[in-house]
Amino acid sequence: MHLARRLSPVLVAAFTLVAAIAVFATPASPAWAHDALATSDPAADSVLDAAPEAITLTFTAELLGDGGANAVVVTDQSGAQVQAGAPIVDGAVLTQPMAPDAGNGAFSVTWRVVSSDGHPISGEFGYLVEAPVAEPSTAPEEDATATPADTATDEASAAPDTTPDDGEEEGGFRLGIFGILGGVVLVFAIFAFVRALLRRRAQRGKQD
Ligand SMILES: [Cu+2]
Repeated sequence: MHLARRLSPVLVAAFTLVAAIAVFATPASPAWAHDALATSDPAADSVLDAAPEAITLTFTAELLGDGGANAVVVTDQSGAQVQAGAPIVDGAVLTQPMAPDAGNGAFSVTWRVVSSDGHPISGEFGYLVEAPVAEPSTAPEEDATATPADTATDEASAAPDTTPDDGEEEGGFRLGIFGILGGVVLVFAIFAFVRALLRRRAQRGKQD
């Protein structure tokens, strides 16, 4: 009876400690989240100095299906479609070839794919092409610096980190809440554990 009463705070504290550790060990990525677009090339709202040869979309997991299941439509300011042919899917990376003469201006990319859990996901982003226009040779220095960079060759390996990811944001927020809760619980658990130990030692001292 006395032993049980003395032990129970310790047990409660130990259980709370284990629970707190379990909360901390929870993976950051929530299991219920759908796959999402991780990065794109061109990145959303980017300004390019040359028209892209392809649109590359990298998702957080492998895409399902091919052909008609996944679709990308790229339109220019007049609403005309400037993508060329069907997208090519390789694992989590989708590549949409582009018409060669899309020109300058604002472009809109609308995509729809089947994510790894079979759910269709979709999204839209825009980019701007401002390729230098050939002018009469009044300023040769400017022409030299305005040479468009060759950004289209390494699209498959490029990993721009500017695209926001809703899933990651939610995961981070969730981790933050659980981190704070876990921290509070952990502090209480340690406090209860130390107090139980001290009380036990005091009672033992009384018995001696
Ligand atoms: Cu899903």
